[in-house]
Parts: sequence; C-alpha cells; structure tokens
Amino acid sequence: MVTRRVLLKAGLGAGAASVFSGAVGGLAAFAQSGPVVRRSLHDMALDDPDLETYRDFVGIMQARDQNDPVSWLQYSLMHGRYGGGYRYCPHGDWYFLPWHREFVLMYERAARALTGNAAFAMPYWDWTVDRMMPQAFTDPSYKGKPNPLYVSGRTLNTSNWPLPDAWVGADVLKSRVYAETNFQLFGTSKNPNQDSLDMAWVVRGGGVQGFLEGTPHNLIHNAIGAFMPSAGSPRDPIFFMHHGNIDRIWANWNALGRSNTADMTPTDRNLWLNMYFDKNYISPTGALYGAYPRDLQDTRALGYTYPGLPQPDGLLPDQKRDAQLLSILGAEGGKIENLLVLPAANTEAATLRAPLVKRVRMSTAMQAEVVDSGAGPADGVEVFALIREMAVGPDVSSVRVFVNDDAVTANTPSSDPHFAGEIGFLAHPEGAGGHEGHEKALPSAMIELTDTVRALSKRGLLGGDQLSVQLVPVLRDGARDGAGARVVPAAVEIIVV
Ligand SMILES: [Cu+2]
Repeated sequence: MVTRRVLLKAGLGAGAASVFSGAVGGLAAFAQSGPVVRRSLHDMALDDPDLETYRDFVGIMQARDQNDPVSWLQYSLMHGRYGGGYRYCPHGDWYFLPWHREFVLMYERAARALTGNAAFAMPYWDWTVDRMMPQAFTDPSYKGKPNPLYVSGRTLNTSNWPLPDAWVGADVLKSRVYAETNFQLFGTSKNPNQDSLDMAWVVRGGGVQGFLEGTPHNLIHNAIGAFMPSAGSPRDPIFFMHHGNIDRIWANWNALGRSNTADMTPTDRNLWLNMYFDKNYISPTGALYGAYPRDLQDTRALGYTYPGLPQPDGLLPDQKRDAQLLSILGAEGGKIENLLVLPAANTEAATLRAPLVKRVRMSTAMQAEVVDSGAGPADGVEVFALIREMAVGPDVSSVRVFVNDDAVTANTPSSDPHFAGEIGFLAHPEGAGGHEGHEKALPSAMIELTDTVRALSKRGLLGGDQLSVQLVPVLRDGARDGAGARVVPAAVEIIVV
C-alpha cells in the first residue's frame, strides 16, 4: 500500500505524481464531438481561433450597455465589486473550487453564444510553465486596434516576476498539491461551524486554506495588480486564464484518483455536495441561474476537458493522518489520537521591522522522527504550521513563513533553507469583512514545514528541543511601511502527525 506518507518518506519518487503541463498541441480540439478541449496559452498563436474568440467576446461584452445583465461589468459583479466587497464568490472555504468552476463556465458559454463560435473552449494560462503574463494579454493593441485583453496599471515589472518556484514550481506542486489525498486539505476546508445548507455559509470563509488557494491562487491575483487583487478581479480578462489553470489542477487531482467526498462524514458530504449557489450566475440570455457542487465534479459532464490528464497513481489516503489533520482544522469532529499540537496563542503583530516569532518545545526524538527518512515500521512524520484567523493590515499582500531563524527580514529570499512558504491575502475593503452585507471570517492557512525541517537537519541547523516559526509580512505594490503593514494571527500552532 502506498500512502502519501510512504511516498513522502521515499522523497516523492519520480513517476509517483508527475508534472502535468498539459501543454499539448491543438489537434485534439478538432477531433472531438464530445467535450471541447480547453488548451494552454503556451504556444498558442495570437490569432488562434480560441484566442480570437475570447478577444472578440471581451470586446463585445465591454461595448454593451454596462447595465445590461449580459455585459462585462454586470457579469463581474456576481463575483464582487472593484473597490467594494465580494458578492457571491467564496474564498477561504471548501466551496472555492466548485463555485469558480461554474463561474468560468458562465463566461465560456457566453463567449460561444455572443461570438457564434460553438467550438470555443476557454484557454488557460499554465503558470507552472509560463512564468510571465501571456503576451496576448500584455500587448496594448492588436492588429492596430486597442486590445480588449489588455488592462493598464498591472504590476508586471516587480520582483514577483517571473513567478517564483516557491509559488508554482514543479516540486512544490508535486508535494503540496498533487500528493495531498484529502479534498479539504487540497482545496481548503469547511467552516467548522457550518451546520446547514443556508447559502450564507458559502461566502463566509472560515475554513483553512491549503497551498493551492493560499499560495499560487492568491499570490498570482496580487502579483498582477490593477483589478486582480480585488473583489472586482473578473474585470481583468486574465482572471479566466488564471482560474482555468486552478480548475485544471483540480481536474488533474481528480484524474489521479482522488475523490472530493469519499473521506467526508455523511453529514459533511451532504453539506458540500448539495449546497445550492442560488442565482449566483447569469446565462448568455441574461437569466439568473444556480448550481450545485454535486453537478460540478466532472468536467466532461459539463462539456469540457483538459489535455494531458494523468492516470490514477494508486496513492491511497492515509485515513488516520487525514482524520487527525481535519480534526485540528475543526472540519470534522473526530477524536484525536497520537496527534501532537503545540499551540501558541498570539496577540503580537508581525511587522516588516520585527518578524513574529513563535517558539514551541519539540523533543529531539520528535525532531528525529520528522527528519528520519530511513526504513522503519512507522510512516513518515509530517509537521505543519497552522496560522489561525489572521488580522491582515490593508498594506499587506502576503506573509512569508520561516523555520528556526529569528534573523529573517522581508528581503530574505525564498531560496533560503529556512524558508517554508508564503500565504497571500486578497485585498479587502475597510474592516475585516469585505463581503457585501455579511460577515467574513479572518483568513486561516496551513503551511507544511516537513521539507524545511528536513533540509535544516541536513545542514545541521536544527538544535536543542525547540522549533521556532517566523512570520514576515510583504507589502502590497506601492504601499508604504506603516500602521497598515502588520499581520496579527490569533494563534500559530505547530502540528505533528
Ligand atoms: Cu474569486
């Protein structure tokens, strides 16, 4: 039996969870009569039919009366308002993936209807391969006319570009996305208080963000700037290329043989599958409609697929480990056995001048278990930092997490052996909330420290019976260090499973 832990212990051997660029040529798109094949922008000519159709569609939508339900502005307002709050779009809970799947589809269908190209498939931007913004979106003009895919004011010449390995590299996707076998750890967990199918739960957040949402999803939104860090992000046409790739990663994950719901309790399964996103979407004729996650699990049933989907890899969920992690996230009420939680409640701020340092006692024997990758009866041990309910200042774009180095600064590079990960925050208007007319929970996220602890051990940088975690905020582009440049988490917990 190969579980995630056995795989980790073996160092994520080649072939176990390979990398899927999905950058396969366009032939497949023409040979089909079933689902359309969404294709990568990689190698796509500027006058490729799908790109031409998308460009035309955006132009048509922008040229319409912006009070018409079928217009660029009104479609985007179902997600949220630029300079205002989120409307229906969920972030920070387990509806993040299915809600956005239907949202991309809503635009794909409208593009077919409004351009008359029935074969259109929404392209996607595979930022794991193409680390700069695709040229079709950055040229101000196309064929002598203004390019509808161009948005001025994007922040594309900062130190975030090209997108770094720590966000989108093959290794980090392999170990933190594809080797995860539990949906809620992969795609963000449930708000632990959710007890009904009331739609208010969808936008409330309150789950713990996994790597996919917290790191590549949030950080790429922020790196692009202009509309993209805000609730009005769908006003930038790149939104659908970015979310297309998030959607493809979910499809890859399922194709590996991972189930969205098999590990859920019957109660949770019902709450996830049967939530109704009522009137959250607009049809190509302007009618409001809804969708259920239960109908959003199979892209072929929705009329599209992706090239290069992987075969099942046979990796089995480690049920005990998953139950332990979910219980600590509060996502399920199961009892905790053999779970070590080193809690550290907090009221201090992480600032640019002084990282927030949380130190916990961890025996050298426990450290050795984490580090040990030799043969033995027990599966490999993993370590996580769970950072709960972060009050994030308006000038903060992300927080970077380090292990065992109190001397880190905002400029310590992600290649530093102490670096463990980076968690992005979308921009919210004044106050903690940012959803229109309803409460929004503060963001929580989990960062895996296992690889970092092992790397530190190799260099002799572990020592004593303590482990420390440092949090350093990163400023938004153009922001200044000041009162708005702080992050105060309610707790930082080190979890060993
Ligand atoms: Cu969104």
